[in-house]
Amino acid sequence: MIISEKAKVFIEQEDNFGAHNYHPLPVVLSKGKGAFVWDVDGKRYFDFLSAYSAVNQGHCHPKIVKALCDQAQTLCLTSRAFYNDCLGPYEEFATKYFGYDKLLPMNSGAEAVETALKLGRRWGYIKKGIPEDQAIIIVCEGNFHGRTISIVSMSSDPDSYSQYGPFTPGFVKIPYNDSDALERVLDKCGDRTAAFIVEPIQGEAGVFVPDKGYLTKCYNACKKHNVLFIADEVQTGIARTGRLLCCDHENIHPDILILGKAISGGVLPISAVLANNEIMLTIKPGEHGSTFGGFPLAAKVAVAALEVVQEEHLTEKAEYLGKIFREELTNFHSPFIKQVRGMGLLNAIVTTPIEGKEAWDICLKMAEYGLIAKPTHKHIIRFAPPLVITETELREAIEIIKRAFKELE
Ligand code: IF1
Repeated sequence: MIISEKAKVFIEQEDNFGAHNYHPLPVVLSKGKGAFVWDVDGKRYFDFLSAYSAVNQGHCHPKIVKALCDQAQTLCLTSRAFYNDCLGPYEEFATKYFGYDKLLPMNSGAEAVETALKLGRRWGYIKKGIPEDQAIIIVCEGNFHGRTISIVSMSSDPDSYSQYGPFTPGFVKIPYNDSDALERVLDKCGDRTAAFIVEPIQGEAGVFVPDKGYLTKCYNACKKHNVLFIADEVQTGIARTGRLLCCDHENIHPDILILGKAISGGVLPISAVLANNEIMLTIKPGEHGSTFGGFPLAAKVAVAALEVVQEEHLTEKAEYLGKIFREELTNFHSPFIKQVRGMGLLNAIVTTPIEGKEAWDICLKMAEYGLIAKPTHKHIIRFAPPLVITETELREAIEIIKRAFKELE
């Protein structure tokens, strides 16, 4: 893949002055609109990562950007030391939108996950009567919930946790997609277990879709042992998998719901934790918070972003277009393709390296042809376009994917 002189300037600048905590594809983007992004040389790409499913509503959605700009010229930040005229309307809108009593606003997904863990423990001590400092939270191997020290303390991926110890105690790992394993742990220590946290589809693990009914069995096991079911829908939520929430595929209503990424349409870092009063009110004034959590810009942007999901029927689109994506690529035969999997427009192709050519090379070839995506765990390529992509655009993108696979044979 040729890198232009213009692009090289930005790549070298990041290399010289930025931390090396990422290894980006050598594409330097400068514009985004809908399902497309453009690089500094004006080349157009289909965006098939959507900033890891944060840009479900499409890049620079006019309604969301307008909400941001209008509020930015009115009142940006008050802190929670005072009330403002944006947060209450957002909290009422979002709690009714998702069906909960209350919302606790945060900024990054990791902060929302940390908040959910604190809520789970708090509820465990105050409402369930677990002895202080003994609460257990059950997590799944292969999870990705963020990058803070407590969150990587739950991780089973050495890239996420190694040399970041000592780790936060109180987490018990079980295999993903194995409800019997959850039952066994709950039979043994359910009385001291506060919560079970799970991604309805494991995104980072490579769009690992659990067996149908897995979530229901886990939910029922949690109910049987008076344990909270926490769903991390930071990546799978907001219409991405063909339902408003991925849990909706099994009609499960999580006790604690974690949202991030697309709740802002990729315009601001906005996250949220939703729960009913019995859980949410275990945190009293002054016991948790954040400077920017739920600030006026976030409140206005989040309402606009959630309205777009409804107005543009993005959930139904993700369901319909996702079926086309998986059908087309399942029926396409390439020696590199081991499996095509996903739900809605959260999909992945599990590849097999051939003669040293692997997922990274396929991504470079797709970029050459005008589509950007990135491998996860070396051999799995995640495909997650903005949900506003049209069927015509999707079919054009699928042809690019097929061409890249063919070219590398
Ligand atoms: C990176 C991964 C995806 C998430 C789930 C919480 C968070 C994430 C299910 C934390 C964040 C991002 C983080 C970003 C890349 C991306 C990612 F590859 F890291 F794992 F999407 F799969 N729960 N995922 O997916 O949200 O604090 O980032 O706002 O760290 O490289 P955040």
